[in-house]
Amino acid sequence: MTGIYLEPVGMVYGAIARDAVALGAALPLAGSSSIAFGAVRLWEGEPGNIKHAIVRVSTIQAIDEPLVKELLDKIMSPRAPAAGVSMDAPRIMGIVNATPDSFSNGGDHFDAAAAIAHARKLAAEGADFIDIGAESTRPGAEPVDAEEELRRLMPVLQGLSGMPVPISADTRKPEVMREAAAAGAAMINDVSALAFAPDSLSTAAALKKPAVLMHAQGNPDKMQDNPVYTDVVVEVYDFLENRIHAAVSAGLPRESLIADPGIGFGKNLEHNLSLLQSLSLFHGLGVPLLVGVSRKGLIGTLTGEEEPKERAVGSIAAALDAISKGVQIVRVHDVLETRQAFAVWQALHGAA
Ligand code: HH2
Repeated sequence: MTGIYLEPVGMVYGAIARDAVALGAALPLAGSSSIAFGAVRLWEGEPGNIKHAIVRVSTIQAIDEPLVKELLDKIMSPRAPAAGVSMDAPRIMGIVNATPDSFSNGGDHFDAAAAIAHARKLAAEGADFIDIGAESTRPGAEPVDAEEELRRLMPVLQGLSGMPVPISADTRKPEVMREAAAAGAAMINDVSALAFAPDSLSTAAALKKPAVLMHAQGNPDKMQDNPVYTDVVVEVYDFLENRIHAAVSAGLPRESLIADPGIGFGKNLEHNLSLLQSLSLFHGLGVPLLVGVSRKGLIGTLTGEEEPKERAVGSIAAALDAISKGVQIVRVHDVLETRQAFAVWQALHGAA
């Protein structure tokens, strides 16, 4: 089936964005008063046969085609706050892995007291959300059952109760979502986009919490074996659009959803780079975007740095590129350093 996709390009920021919008030379991105796009890259066709064309915003606005109008509307419309955090400025989600085997800091925060202390540190460093995971999803990771995941996660959540920064539970399992929400988690972050268990969607709908829907090809144990796509960007986009439909049909309000292309989840270097280069296309989904690149293998491949803990600088370069494309939330290990980089970027761009 022929699809149409719009990728906002030619971003302008701050006062220039406001002047360009007033002049009709740019359109606001996701309701922002400090990021606007001056052109659109039109993608048309099906995977394997996509044609691309750069089109002025005035031309795209004049196209009398319902699908184009709907897409443009979704790209421009303001995003609802997530767990009380407004989406009108770049937000940082700090990562806490209460696991023995995470790729980035394997075992450092496995102990509940260490995980709690780390979460408090990230909050003090300026994290807008804290994402706590108790099952590693690194390539090749062995799955853990819900009982073990809860045994790791619950003491951490209990120890953090009352913390002002919203906590998201990084889990694929409905029973873990339920217990985590009861213990105060304000958001669900599911790397299987609520498709891991038959009752994932209904559970998330009943909990009435915002949910991150992430794309992955395959399960963590085998996902990096030989990922294949005809057009990774279009296929990931279509997948996320379908999952948003499924979530809305199951009763999750569209305003409670966040989409994530799932960097490193069943993707090789070329796939990851294509997704990162075209991140702004995903604004057509009409929901806030979250991206996690922090310390991942592609940063190691691009920089030659084999030790994940030494990849902060490369990770921040990717995070800055993501926010310059209007991505609302970046998921990072190095909160202090990312917050510093964002403060400078925001001041230089006159952006919120
Ligand atoms: N990446 C990881 C885990 N959860 N969730 C979202 N939404 N997006 C991501 O990119 C993402 C995620 C993997 O990173 P990490 O948590 O550091 O490692 P591990 O899974 O080994 O614990």
